Amino acid sequence: MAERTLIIVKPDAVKRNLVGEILSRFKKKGFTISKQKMLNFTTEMAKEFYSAHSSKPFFDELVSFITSGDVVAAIIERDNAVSLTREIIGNTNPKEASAGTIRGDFGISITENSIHASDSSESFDKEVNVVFQ
Ligand code: 3AN
Repeated sequence: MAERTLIIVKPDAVKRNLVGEILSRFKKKGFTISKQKMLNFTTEMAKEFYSAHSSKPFFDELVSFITSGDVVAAIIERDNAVSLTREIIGNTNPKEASAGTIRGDFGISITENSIHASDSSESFDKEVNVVFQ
Protein backbone atom coordinates (compact mmCIF):
# COMPACT_ATOMS: atom_id res chain seq x y z
CA MET A 1 0.00 0.00 0.00
CA ALA A 2 1.36 3.41 -0.91
CA GLU A 3 2.55 5.52 1.99
CA ARG A 4 3.63 9.15 1.99
CA THR A 5 6.57 10.87 3.65
CA LEU A 6 8.14 14.32 3.61
CA ILE A 7 11.70 15.10 2.62
CA ILE A 8 13.40 18.48 2.86
CA VAL A 9 16.58 19.17 0.93
CA LYS A 10 18.36 21.46 3.41
CA PRO A 11 20.12 24.78 2.64
CA ASP A 12 23.63 23.27 2.41
CA ALA A 13 22.52 20.92 -0.38
CA VAL A 14 20.38 23.51 -2.20
CA LYS A 15 23.42 25.85 -2.24
CA ARG A 16 25.54 23.09 -3.80
CA ASN A 17 22.92 22.45 -6.52
CA LEU A 18 22.21 18.92 -5.30
CA VAL A 19 18.39 19.06 -5.50
CA GLY A 20 18.12 17.22 -8.83
CA GLU A 21 20.62 14.56 -7.83
CA ILE A 22 18.93 13.94 -4.46
CA LEU A 23 15.38 13.78 -5.87
CA SER A 24 16.53 11.45 -8.64
CA ARG A 25 17.71 8.90 -6.04
CA PHE A 26 14.12 8.62 -4.80
CA LYS A 27 12.65 8.45 -8.32
CA LYS A 28 15.11 5.69 -9.26
CA LYS A 29 13.96 3.76 -6.19
CA GLY A 30 10.33 3.90 -7.37
CA PHE A 31 9.00 6.89 -5.44
CA THR A 32 6.65 9.34 -7.06
CA ILE A 33 6.77 13.00 -6.07
CA SER A 34 3.26 14.17 -5.31
CA LYS A 35 4.07 17.74 -4.23
CA GLN A 36 7.23 19.81 -4.39
CA LYS A 37 8.12 23.39 -3.54
CA MET A 38 11.02 25.68 -2.78
CA LEU A 39 10.64 27.82 0.32
CA ASN A 40 12.59 29.66 2.97
CA PHE A 41 11.50 28.72 6.51
CA THR A 42 10.60 31.58 8.84
CA THR A 43 11.85 31.28 12.43
CA GLU A 44 8.28 30.62 13.56
CA MET A 45 7.87 27.74 11.10
CA ALA A 46 11.25 26.29 12.08
CA LYS A 47 10.43 26.31 15.80
CA GLU A 48 7.15 24.54 15.12
CA PHE A 49 8.74 22.07 12.70
CA TYR A 50 11.46 21.12 15.21
CA SER A 51 9.31 21.46 18.36
CA ALA A 52 10.19 17.90 19.45
CA HIS A 53 13.80 19.13 19.84
CA SER A 54 13.04 22.38 21.70
CA SER A 55 14.83 21.29 24.87
CA LYS A 56 17.95 20.02 23.07
CA PRO A 57 21.23 21.96 23.28
CA PHE A 58 21.39 22.17 19.46
CA PHE A 59 17.86 23.59 19.00
CA ASP A 60 18.94 27.20 18.26
CA GLU A 61 21.52 25.98 15.75
CA LEU A 62 18.90 23.80 14.08
CA VAL A 63 16.47 26.71 13.73
CA SER A 64 19.12 29.10 12.51
CA PHE A 65 20.43 26.63 9.91
CA ILE A 66 17.05 25.63 8.44
CA THR A 67 16.10 29.34 8.10
CA SER A 68 19.48 30.26 6.56
CA GLY A 69 18.50 29.72 2.91
CA ASP A 70 16.11 28.11 0.48
CA VAL A 71 15.07 24.51 0.99
CA VAL A 72 13.14 22.16 -1.30
CA ALA A 73 10.30 20.24 0.35
CA ALA A 74 8.69 17.25 -1.35
CA ILE A 75 5.96 14.79 -0.46
CA ILE A 76 7.04 11.45 -1.87
CA GLU A 77 5.06 8.26 -2.15
CA ARG A 78 5.70 4.49 -2.29
CA ASP A 79 5.04 1.40 -0.21
CA ASN A 80 7.03 1.57 3.06
CA ALA A 81 7.95 5.17 2.21
CA VAL A 82 8.84 6.26 5.76
CA SER A 83 11.27 3.47 6.66
CA LEU A 84 12.77 3.16 3.19
CA THR A 85 13.42 6.91 3.07
CA ARG A 86 15.22 6.77 6.43
CA GLU A 87 17.51 4.08 4.96
CA ILE A 88 18.16 6.12 1.83
CA ILE A 89 19.10 9.27 3.79
CA GLY A 90 21.42 7.45 6.24
CA ASN A 91 22.66 8.20 9.75
CA THR A 92 22.01 11.69 11.19
CA ASN A 93 25.78 12.21 11.50
CA PRO A 94 27.39 12.14 8.02
CA LYS A 95 30.60 10.80 9.58
CA GLU A 96 28.68 7.69 10.57
CA ALA A 97 26.46 7.44 7.49
CA SER A 98 27.34 4.72 5.00
CA ALA A 99 28.62 5.53 1.52
CA GLY A 100 25.70 5.35 -0.88
CA THR A 101 23.33 7.09 1.53
CA ILE A 102 22.50 10.74 0.88
CA ARG A 103 24.10 11.95 4.12
CA GLY A 104 27.06 9.62 3.63
CA ASP A 105 27.68 11.02 0.16
CA PHE A 106 26.73 14.70 0.59
CA GLY A 107 26.48 15.62 4.30
CA ILE A 108 29.07 18.03 5.68
CA SER A 109 28.32 17.93 9.41
CA ILE A 110 25.59 16.85 11.80
CA THR A 111 23.92 20.25 11.27
CA GLU A 112 24.64 20.58 7.55
CA ASN A 113 23.48 17.04 6.82
CA SER A 114 21.78 17.83 3.50
CA ILE A 115 18.34 16.30 4.03
CA HIS A 116 15.49 15.84 6.49
CA ALA A 117 12.92 13.05 6.32
CA SER A 118 9.93 12.36 8.57
CA ASP A 119 10.69 9.63 11.11
CA SER A 120 7.08 8.38 11.44
CA SER A 121 3.66 8.92 9.90
CA GLU A 122 2.75 11.07 12.95
CA SER A 123 5.77 13.30 12.28
CA PHE A 124 4.80 13.42 8.61
CA ASP A 125 1.29 14.73 9.45
CA LYS A 126 2.69 17.42 11.70
CA GLU A 127 5.49 18.45 9.32
CA VAL A 128 3.26 18.64 6.26
CA ASN A 129 1.02 21.06 8.13
CA VAL A 130 3.98 23.36 8.73
CA VAL A 131 5.41 23.20 5.21
CA PHE A 132 2.36 22.83 2.95
CA GLN A 133 -0.39 24.69 4.89
P1 3AN B 1 17.18 12.94 11.96
O1 3AN B 1 17.21 14.19 11.13
O2 3AN B 1 18.15 11.90 11.46
O3 3AN B 1 15.79 12.42 12.20
P2 3AN B 1 17.06 13.95 14.68
O4 3AN B 1 15.58 14.01 14.50
O5 3AN B 1 17.63 13.27 15.86
O6 3AN B 1 17.77 13.34 13.39
O7 3AN B 1 17.63 15.43 14.71
C1 3AN B 1 17.05 16.44 13.93
C2 3AN B 1 18.16 17.30 13.38
O8 3AN B 1 18.87 17.88 14.46
C3 3AN B 1 19.20 16.53 12.59
N1 3AN B 1 18.87 16.42 11.19
C4 3AN B 1 20.46 17.32 12.80
O9 3AN B 1 20.59 18.34 11.81
C5 3AN B 1 20.25 17.97 14.15
N2 3AN B 1 20.99 17.29 15.20
C6 3AN B 1 20.72 16.08 15.75
N3 3AN B 1 21.62 15.78 16.69
C7 3AN B 1 22.47 16.83 16.76
C8 3AN B 1 23.64 17.11 17.53
N4 3AN B 1 24.10 16.28 18.45
N5 3AN B 1 24.26 18.30 17.30
C9 3AN B 1 23.81 19.18 16.37
N6 3AN B 1 22.72 18.96 15.60
C10 3AN B 1 22.06 17.79 15.78
